[in-house]
Amino acid sequence: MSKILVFGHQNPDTDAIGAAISFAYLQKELGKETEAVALGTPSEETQYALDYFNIEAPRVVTEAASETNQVMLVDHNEFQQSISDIAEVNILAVVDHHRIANFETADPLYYRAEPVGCTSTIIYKMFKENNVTIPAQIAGMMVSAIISDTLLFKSPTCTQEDIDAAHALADIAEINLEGYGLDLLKHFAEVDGLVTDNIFDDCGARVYTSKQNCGQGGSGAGCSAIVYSAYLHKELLAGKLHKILLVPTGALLSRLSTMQGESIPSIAHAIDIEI
Ligand SMILES: [Mn+2]
Repeated sequence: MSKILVFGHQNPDTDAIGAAISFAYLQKELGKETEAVALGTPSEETQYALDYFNIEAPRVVTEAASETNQVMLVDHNEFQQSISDIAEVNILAVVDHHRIANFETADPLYYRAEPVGCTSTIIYKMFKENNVTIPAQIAGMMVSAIISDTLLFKSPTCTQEDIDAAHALADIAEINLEGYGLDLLKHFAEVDGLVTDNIFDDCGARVYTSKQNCGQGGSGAGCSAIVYSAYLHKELLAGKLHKILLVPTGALLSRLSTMQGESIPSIAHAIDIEI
């Protein structure tokens, strides 16, 4: 029997790659011969996570049928997001948190879809259900995927299950969730060379240290206002800064801030300030 290729969607994000790595590992522990592969090279953010947890990037493939007739999909199901010859191979399993569309198989399969914020949250539950221990490196990739998909729990798709899984995985990976999460998301901003490290900063990271349990992602209520009023404004007046783009996010100073426990989706206004 040929080996089973496990992969996420094209233009892979951290969940597509992290979920492929963790699901391939879980299946191997359950006796299947699997290999995690990817349908593209890792983004800056994913590479940061791979380097941090000392995991090699999965081999990039563009077709499957030439080497196997068995695949497992994670973090996607739609054929147009999948490998080019997906219609020619047997799909043994799908683990996903997206809508189901443009998907059909000739044979029965294992299909697991849950409306949570990240595929790696579902895979975390599967490790537990199967009583398989999660190695620290794998846990590191899984928590990175949850941080990335939920933008450190701020996305409207984030659920309590994602938050609980992330905390448990952070403990296994021995990382500080808030501190590592902010570092990872800085690399998220590097997608397409949009922002480089030394010109982007998070106001919450200026107010809190990574060791404080501040109960929020970092750009929580008031951080942008505090950092602008107490620091950035003075730097501008002193001529140390000439041009900034302030993008207040999260709950800001809304009265709803005290009720923050759910994500508060909103439009973030970018304010261009030049002196
Ligand atoms: Mn995902």
